[in-house]
Amino acid sequence: MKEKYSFKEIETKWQKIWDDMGLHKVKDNRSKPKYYALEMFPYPSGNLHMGHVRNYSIGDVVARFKTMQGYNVLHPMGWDAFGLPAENAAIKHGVPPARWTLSNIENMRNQLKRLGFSYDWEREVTTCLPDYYKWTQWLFLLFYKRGLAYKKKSAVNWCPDCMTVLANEQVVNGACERCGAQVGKKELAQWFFKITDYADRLLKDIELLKGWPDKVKIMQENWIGRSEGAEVRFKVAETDDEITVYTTRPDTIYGVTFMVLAPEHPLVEKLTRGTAYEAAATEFVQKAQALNEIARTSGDNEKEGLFIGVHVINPLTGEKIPLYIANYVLMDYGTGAVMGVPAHDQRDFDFATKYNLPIRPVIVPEGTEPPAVMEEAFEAQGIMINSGPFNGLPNEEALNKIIKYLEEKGIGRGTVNFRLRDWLISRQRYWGAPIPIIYCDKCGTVPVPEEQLPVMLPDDVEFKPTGQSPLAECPSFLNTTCPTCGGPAKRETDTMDTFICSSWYFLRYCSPHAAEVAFERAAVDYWMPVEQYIGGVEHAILHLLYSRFFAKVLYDAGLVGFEEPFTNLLTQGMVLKDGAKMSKSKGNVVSPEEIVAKYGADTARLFILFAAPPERDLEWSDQGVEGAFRFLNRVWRLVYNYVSGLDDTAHVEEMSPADREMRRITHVTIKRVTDDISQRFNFNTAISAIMEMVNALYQYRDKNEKRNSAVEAEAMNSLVLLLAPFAPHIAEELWHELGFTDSVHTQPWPKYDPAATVQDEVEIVIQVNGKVKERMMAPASLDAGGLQQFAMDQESVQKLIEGKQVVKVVAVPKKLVNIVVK
Ligand code: ANZ
Ligand code: ZN
Repeated sequence: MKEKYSFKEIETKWQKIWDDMGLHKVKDNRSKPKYYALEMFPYPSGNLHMGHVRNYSIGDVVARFKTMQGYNVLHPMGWDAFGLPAENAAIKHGVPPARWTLSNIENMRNQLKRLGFSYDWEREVTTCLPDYYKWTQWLFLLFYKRGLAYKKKSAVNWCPDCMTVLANEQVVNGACERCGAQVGKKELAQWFFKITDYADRLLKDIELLKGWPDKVKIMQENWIGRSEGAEVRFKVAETDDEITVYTTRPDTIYGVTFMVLAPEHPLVEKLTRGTAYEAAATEFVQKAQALNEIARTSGDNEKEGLFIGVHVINPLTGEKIPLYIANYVLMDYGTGAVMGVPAHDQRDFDFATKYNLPIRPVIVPEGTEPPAVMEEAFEAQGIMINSGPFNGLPNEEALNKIIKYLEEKGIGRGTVNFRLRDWLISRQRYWGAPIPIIYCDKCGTVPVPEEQLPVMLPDDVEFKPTGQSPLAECPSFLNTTCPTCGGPAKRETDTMDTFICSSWYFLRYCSPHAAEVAFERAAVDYWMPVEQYIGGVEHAILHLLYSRFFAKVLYDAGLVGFEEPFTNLLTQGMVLKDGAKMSKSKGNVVSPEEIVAKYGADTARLFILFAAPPERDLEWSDQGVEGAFRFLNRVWRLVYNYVSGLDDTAHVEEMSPADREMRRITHVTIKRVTDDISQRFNFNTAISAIMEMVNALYQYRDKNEKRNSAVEAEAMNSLVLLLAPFAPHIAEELWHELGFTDSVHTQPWPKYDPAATVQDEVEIVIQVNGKVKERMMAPASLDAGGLQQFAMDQESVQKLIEGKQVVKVVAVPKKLVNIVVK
């Protein structure tokens, strides 16, 4: 064995051997229980960052640990390879997106391999390759046939710089998530997925996600945003028109003093046409549309309204109230019309104050009178007043009674509303999966027949950001023949949101080379659902919600047998440097490549796993990396000294108290590491347990000239086995140095003997007049009296006090005995 730990040599050596022997190839070993360990696949931006290293190191510990525990583990990796950056690179540098993407993948795959992650590379999945996007298109057609994909004209978020449509989720505080430009609105015919059909189930089944972090479940719940309320119809005075409002507070209906429509509400134009209010209304609508949704609804936005010359009639009071339009009412929520109750809604209160509208309280705290002048809206619960037959009731009771009354009179009904919108999947971009639809003048919208899939992306396109998909300017792509009538027809030129590609990749991993199907049913039945999914919390809403949606649609189509794809979810924290997220713009990036070159993959992995529990943010520390490196060197030297027998004196058969204690530490460490990994993913405390064991082993070897050979061998072997999931290369090398010929990674995970973890002897100190004279092992179970007796019975102790008068003895169990003499 070499004296020096040369990580570079070891790591490349074992990576090659593992590769050659197919160590990480998934064996379809059905006799074992299965375990699907999945990490969110990366976008191939070109280089791994520390966030990736963290994500994948965590996943690798789980996969290796479960393998050693006897599971048949699926641990795959792939590439979320469509998307804007490739196209931007094409525009900027003239490199075709495919070439740019595939060479990035090449580079990042090598970086992942250099880190020694246990992926089965034969299962690699790349979403931008035709053998994958063929099936993405096939899934689109499945959704289409099930009535879950439809096209409609809608005002979409439009980034003027990227020249593309953005999903609501890609608009952050009114700005484009990618480039930061102010996002505007634009009317376009767009494809949508009808995720709203699944809103109820997506919400209800959150309760099945027992292994998900609460914060993620809460985010999904809020995103789906279910609320209960009522729709109420108000007649427009002197016309036949009606306006339906959605309210969560029908109990406040007697307090309505105005009504507000969204500027885009279809009635606005009709009611103002040819009136004195027309010009002002038109101008107002244009101004409101220039603002985006977030700006319009945010609390600090000034609520702007405009009276449009019309009144509506409160169906319960018969009272005439003025009709406004206002920027804070959104067309695509509820019905796009709101009944204004200034006494009980702060937003309405502000609006009423600004436009001098009456404020009429209809709920008061029990036993109080309404104030003469209200300072702010009263939004809490209370007792009904000014509300006709409902006076005196608690408002929550009145709410249900009023809904019943509205239903009886045929002027309203109780309803449930969701904040969740349908998923806009169209992108006017080249680098995505083409939507497999053909438009024929005679036959209309025709889905591409399955046998014609994939609709291939053409190579001969121009990348000018014109606002149209480059595909629209590529005649060889655009012009086709109608599959139904054979006449000339045009292809859909929008491509799909890349979130579609990532909503089913975990199914493809189960049978990645299936040529006839997106995924083989038997493979999916065996491997799914994923036991452990690991990724960034930034995907808490979209990716995870879309994947759940896909699973439910496939379940309904009879293609899979589960409804929830991910049983357990771990969201890892960020990697920070100097308290801030590592980012190019902040210039605080530490490159994984550099760290691996300087210290090796095992050190990089060990540091990142040791520096913080997986869910917490992790502060980068150069000293921490040094520390991890020193620790691995210390382990190396320990095993080196042991196998080269340098400092050995005698190996014996009998067990001394020190041997028993070493054995106890070995078994306690196995227990701690096992529990920390399997119960809590507390890799940091698992690693510190291993560190403590290494210290104990050094001491044991230092202090004991005679050591029980079985105890020492068990300690050494266990140490290397426990280290294997964290630092796989050094563990493999040391395992072989310890004399084994099989891979450490195929060994069974060490088991602890509960009886051995009990501390039966402890080291105690013997003092005479407060001075330490001797250390000895004593039974751990002794109380103070028993320990005093035990100490005084020892020959060596008797020698210490020979010829002296014992004044007093103080014994502290498990610690010390102090003998006071004269
Ligand atoms: C009258 C009322 C009185 C309301 C009151 C609230 C308090 P959630 O809970 O989020 O579903 N609203 C309805 N449609 C709207 C739209 N398109 N744009 C903006 N606001 C809208 O919110 C439902 C409440 O938000 C509804 O209940 C309505 O105001 C408003 F004391 O109706 B409420
Ligand atoms: Zn046709």
